[in-house]
Amino acid sequence: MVSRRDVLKLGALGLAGAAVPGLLSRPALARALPEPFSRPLAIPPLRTGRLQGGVRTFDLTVRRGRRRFLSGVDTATLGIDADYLGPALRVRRGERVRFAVRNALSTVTTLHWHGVHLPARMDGGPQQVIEPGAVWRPEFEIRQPASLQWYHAHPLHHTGEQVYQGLAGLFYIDDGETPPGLPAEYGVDDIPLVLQDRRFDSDGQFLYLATMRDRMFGVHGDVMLVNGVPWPTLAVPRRRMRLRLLNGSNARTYNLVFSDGREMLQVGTDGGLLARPVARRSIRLAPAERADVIVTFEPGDRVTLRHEPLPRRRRGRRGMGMMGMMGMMSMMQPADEPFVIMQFTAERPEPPQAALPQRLAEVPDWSPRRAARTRRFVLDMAMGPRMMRGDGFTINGRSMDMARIDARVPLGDVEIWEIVNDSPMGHPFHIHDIQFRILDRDGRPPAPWERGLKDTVWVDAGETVRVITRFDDYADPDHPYMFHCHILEHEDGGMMGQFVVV
Ligand SMILES: [Cu+2]
Repeated sequence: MVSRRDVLKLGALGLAGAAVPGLLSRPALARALPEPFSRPLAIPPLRTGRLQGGVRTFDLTVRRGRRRFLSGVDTATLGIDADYLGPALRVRRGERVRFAVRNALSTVTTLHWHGVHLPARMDGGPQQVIEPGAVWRPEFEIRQPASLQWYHAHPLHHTGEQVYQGLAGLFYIDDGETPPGLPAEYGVDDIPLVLQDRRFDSDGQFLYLATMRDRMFGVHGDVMLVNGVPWPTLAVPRRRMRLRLLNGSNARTYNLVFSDGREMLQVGTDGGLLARPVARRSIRLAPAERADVIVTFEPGDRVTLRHEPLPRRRRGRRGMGMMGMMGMMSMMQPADEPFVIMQFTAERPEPPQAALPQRLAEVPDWSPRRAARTRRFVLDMAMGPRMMRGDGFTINGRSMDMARIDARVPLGDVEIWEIVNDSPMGHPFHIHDIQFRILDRDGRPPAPWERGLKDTVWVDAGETVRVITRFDDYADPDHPYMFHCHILEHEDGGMMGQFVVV
């Protein structure tokens, strides 16, 4: 069992020794925090929209809200048809979907369909601004395998702030090809888990971007929310449970383990099912990454899902100057300590009806020999005045500029994108529109669990990762897609670029 004191160790996370103005004081926070595992996990409401002339249609309103995360105090939030987060939208491969997204905020927003293959002007990036009071009506066809995608706000320089307050939701794609034996009953044995760390000020309000350290490393919180509930508990009804993990945090990478070290069978990645299941004891999940896992529970089980610290890589950019910077960064970097996330209990779970499949799916692949070209993207961060000004994060030496197109990709070409991390910390690199395969990490082939379709890839400090994909279906010279770091404070700080498919 985990005591309340253990849970509160999380309070030290990323905050030890750091003066954060306005932060809820530890004793006050301790009083306001809910008892760990005292609240049930919330399951986001599932929406299948309505069929209108053969098109699946959803109406969504982005609005303000209030949510009682802490005892005795409401926190001001943002949500989509909800106070915090949004509904899980469910669509099928091959069908056309249409949305009416109404912005009921007093500021501009956008809604981006993360991981979804679609025309650029439907993408919901910073180019598709929804003015206050306006309605945005994107429409596209679902042309990709069953997978868990998600949607979130993506306005220029304000993505971090809006997602932090709650503008994100789940986007399930079905294709009717789920192998028998894989749990697929939403909210029963197929459970989405949106992991988010949050931080509160002395008034119980979200405390976003308070220090220079927040700008450099991204905003790290000391309260764990799963589907918007602090440290929840879930009573599982079946022995074989499918957990669809989404790291919806702004900046924190999790290394997920069960308290008793039990195995997780990973069956899917960002873009869908793996070719075959991969047994794992720990799963590293960077911001925006998804992992689809099967966990087996026995009667009487009571276990927690935890974060265990990762070994920190000390490999950086060439040269001695970097060593000094690395040392400084290590000192400033938030402490990585273990903490609990949520609890699972099983009383008398039902046994599974069918055996787990050993073959899951055909995963698309592209041969490097068919690549038309390799593009290189060097990630870096500037120190000093540029960092203070808020545009210290760069790709190929430049920070994001809406007036600049960084790459023009001919329609139908297979390309290798080589992502070089020249900075002293890791970055999750995300590409809009497509799903890719990882070719290699520093020349070495990817681990078995990284051999599925991905749209976000962790690139460690000093590491070079090559990915390969084909840019199909949608050419549009006037509307760009984005590529960027998914640490949202880095994205907002300039580590983002634009490409068009022509
Ligand atoms: Cu980054």
